[in-house]
Order: sequence, then structure tokens, then C-alpha cells
Amino acid sequence: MNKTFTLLAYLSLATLCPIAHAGTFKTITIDDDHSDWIGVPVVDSDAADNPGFVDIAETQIANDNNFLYIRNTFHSSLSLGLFTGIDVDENIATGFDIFGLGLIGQDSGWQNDFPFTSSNGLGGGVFNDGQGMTGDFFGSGAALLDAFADSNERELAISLDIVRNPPTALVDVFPDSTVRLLFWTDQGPNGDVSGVINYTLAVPEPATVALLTALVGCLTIKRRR
Ligand SMILES: [Ca+2]
Ligand SMILES: [Ca+2]
Ligand SMILES: [Ca+2]
Ligand SMILES: [Ca+2]
Repeated sequence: MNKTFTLLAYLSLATLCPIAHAGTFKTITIDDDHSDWIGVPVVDSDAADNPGFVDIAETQIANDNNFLYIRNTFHSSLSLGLFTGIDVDENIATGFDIFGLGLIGQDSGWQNDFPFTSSNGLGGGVFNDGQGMTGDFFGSGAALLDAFADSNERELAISLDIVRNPPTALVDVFPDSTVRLLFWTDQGPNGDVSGVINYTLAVPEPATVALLTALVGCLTIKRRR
């Protein structure tokens, strides 16, 4: 029988599965009540490796159609000053290489809720080029953060619609469904970094069902041959 078709069906399954299962589609309320994170997978666990300073622990990420939601926990009650870095083009050669570790090339960043850009039109290596972003929140692409105080946990939202101000080769901060992030702090003798986190934006449940329905349709057609 049609081996090519069977192979294509399996390839479709392999292609669809990461999309269907990646990310967590959930609307989170930024309000310092973290009960809405129950059941959202931890995407990175960082060691207690920056004692006495901001010490990154666990990270959870979710999204809906409008926002990326992040929860960070800390090994102590210190959290202020933490940086969120996004490698917009997933290219280490553009943007700012955190501590020269070669982990990400940060193109857009936030210190607490404060947004900044690292590479607009200037190639690599610039921490803050001053050009900034446009969009929610506050018109500047700021993060919505709670609590804006030292804590052992924080939750924040970043709009998926923000753009980087011109001139820039990278306009949309979220140009596709994959997001590469790093959380970091320069506080402490050696600072602290999380692992590199690759997050695939989740789609709403009805779309997932539609994809599975389409797949079942493919397999049904195959059986009839
Ligand atoms: Ca909440
Ligand atoms: Ca840590
Ligand atoms: Ca980059
Ligand atoms: Ca670390």
C-alpha cells in the first residue's frame, strides 16, 4: 500500500504534536495571587547558586492570545532587579550576549517591568541602545509586574503585540510561535542566570481539537485505501 502516504501521516503527527503540546494556554491574572499557576509546568529549575542576592529558582510560563505570562520564584526573598531577556531572532550574534556566556543574544529586555532594547540597528553587543519599544503596557512595551517589591515569587505579563522602535531589523518582539528567554541578574559576585528557555506559544483548545480532527481524517482516508 501507499507507504509514502503512511510516512506523510507519521510526519504530520510528528510535526503537529510539538505544536499541540507545547506551551500552556491560560490567562493569568497579575495580582500577586499565584494560585492560577497551579498545574502550569515548570520550564526551568535553577540552583541556589547566588546566596545573599537575587537567586533565581523556578520559572513557569503560559500564554493566551494576547500576553506571555511568567512566574519566577527565588531561593530568597530578593527579586527586584531581575532581568528578562528575549532573543527575538534566536541568534546569539545579534543583541547582547549576557556575561559573554554565549547563551542568548538578547534583543529585547526588561529590568523588573522596565523595557529596553539591546540591538536596534546596531548589530550586537549593546546592552541598552535607548530606542525602546511601543505597545502595551504603558505604551512602551513594559511588563505588568506584581509585586513591585522584593519577594520570593513574582508574576508578570508581556504583550505579544509589542514592536521594537525603528530603525531595526527585528520589528515584532514575537514574530513567530517560538520564544527564547533567559532570566538573569548582575547582582552578586558572579550574578545568576537561568537556563535558556525555549517556549512555544500555545494555541487555544478548539484549535488543538481541530488539528487532531484533521489528523484523524488523514488516518481514516489511509485505512479506506
Ligand atoms: Ca495571579
Ligand atoms: Ca539561582
Ligand atoms: Ca538575537
Ligand atoms: Ca543559575
